[in-house]
Amino acid sequence: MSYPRYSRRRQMVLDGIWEFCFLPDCGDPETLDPAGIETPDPIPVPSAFDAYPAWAGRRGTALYRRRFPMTPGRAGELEFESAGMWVRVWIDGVPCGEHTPGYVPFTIPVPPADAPVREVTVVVDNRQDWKRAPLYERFFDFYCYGGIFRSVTLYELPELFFRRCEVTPRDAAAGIVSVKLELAPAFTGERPLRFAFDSGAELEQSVRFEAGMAELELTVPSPRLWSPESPQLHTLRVDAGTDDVTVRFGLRELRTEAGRILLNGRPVKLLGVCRHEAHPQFGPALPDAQIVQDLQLIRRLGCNFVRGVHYPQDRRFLELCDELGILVWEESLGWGQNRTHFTDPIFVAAQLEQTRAMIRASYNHPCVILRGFLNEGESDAEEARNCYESLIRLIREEDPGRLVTYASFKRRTDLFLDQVDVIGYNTYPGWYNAVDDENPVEQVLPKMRSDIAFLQGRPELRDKPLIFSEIGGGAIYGWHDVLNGPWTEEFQEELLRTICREVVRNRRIAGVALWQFCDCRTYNCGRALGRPRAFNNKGLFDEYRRPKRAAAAVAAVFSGYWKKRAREEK
Ligand code: ADA
Repeated sequence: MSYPRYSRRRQMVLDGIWEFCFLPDCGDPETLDPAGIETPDPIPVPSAFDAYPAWAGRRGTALYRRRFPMTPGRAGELEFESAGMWVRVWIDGVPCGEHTPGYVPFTIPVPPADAPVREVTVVVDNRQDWKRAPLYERFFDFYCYGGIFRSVTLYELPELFFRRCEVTPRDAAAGIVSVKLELAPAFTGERPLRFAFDSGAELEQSVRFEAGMAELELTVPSPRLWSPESPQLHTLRVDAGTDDVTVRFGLRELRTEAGRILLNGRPVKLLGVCRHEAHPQFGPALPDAQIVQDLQLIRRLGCNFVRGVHYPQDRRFLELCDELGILVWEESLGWGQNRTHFTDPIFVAAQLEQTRAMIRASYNHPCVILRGFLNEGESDAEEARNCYESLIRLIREEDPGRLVTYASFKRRTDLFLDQVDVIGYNTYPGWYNAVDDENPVEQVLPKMRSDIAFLQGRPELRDKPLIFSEIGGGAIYGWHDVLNGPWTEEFQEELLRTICREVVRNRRIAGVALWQFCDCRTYNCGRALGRPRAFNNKGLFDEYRRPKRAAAAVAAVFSGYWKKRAREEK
């Protein structure tokens, strides 16, 4: 069941088969008028159109169309959970809105009309274009698909309706929370509201709104803490008479101290993997069955942690992590951006917009403990300062209950690590830049230890928890060789066993996100020459989730760690 939930509004999930056509040579999609263009092909929503054999690898403009019933005279909105890379939406032939950031929800107003059946047309362009969709780049090491790749819902809206309900634990153990509410249209004045936690009794309280916003403090009856061992969830329903909203949240407290991450006051070591929302058949539009399967495999690895790379995560994945007690690092879309980006105000504005939208979308998920951004950006460039500092400020203002981080690969020269709560460091000892004439696996421990010594040796970083936010090496599924060299399953197994043993033994390491959960499709161009099969092959599983030898090795080390901890705690 998905949250937030609205029980008073009329609503309709518009997932299913839509009409479609691909227009490879349509030129600038911003000048396209879809009127009269036929849409003869069926396509499911959600899905990525360029994951289908008919349009695989194609870049250009696509057109989606469907009709939907709506009460005559009522206004409403369409909520797209995500579509990319550049999107414009028409209702009954009239342009009603545009969207670029991708991977985050957006809404399109549906004006009232007399007709009981309405038509939506969506133009989606999947070309990387610096001007049109500034967050996407051709050089990303994962395949960027296009389409309406998450769900679409139609809401008929009452005159006064909820836009937001955010619950922030203030004193988790005592169940004291602050509740931020947004009502639309922006409304100033008193309003009686009814509140109910879980299945408990309703409590009526008059709340003062200023320009649609209100904040108040409430106490959850019989509060239960949320933790990976006991992922207890609460719900809050707020009823304004015209509209209501139910959100699900968790009571937990997060902070850092002396190089450790504390959850509800207890140190927690993060043992996890980086995971792309990716499958060769579905691209980023994973069916429920695949998400559940991924989480089953992740739990069997002994992981308590996932770094969701490199974009805001699917709501269904976060809801399952809430329920299963898996801790999540969520980050906005970014990969290797450089000075050209950081000096472009359009790029910086798009980063901020997407990060804000990500926070709004996943605010109530207790599983999200870390907020990240700009994976491996050029964080040693003075030109990047404004973008990094603005993002850090934005996250601290909008989401004060979470830890701020970013994945850096600038060990010696990074300029902004002193401003985050947790150091995320990406490194590939024993893989990239391994010294030629030595056994690469033997280089792993000295390199990890020197990274730690160096980073924590900086006085301003000494007390910050350090996570290896990426570390690993490649193996081609099923590839074995008498030399057990790079690309064999045996080489990767040895490499990851060595890394994981160090992670669990070394108290100065607060966590790891192994690169990566499963192989994923990447460049389809010359850059793929460093990526056999045009996949990033560093998965513990291949792209169909078949385990490589490394998976069992990681599971053995991680589960050994949990058993040892359980013995020590007895
Ligand atoms: C980087 C990057 C990943 C992936 C990885 C690799 O650290 O953040 O997305 O490209 O390298 O496989 O080299």
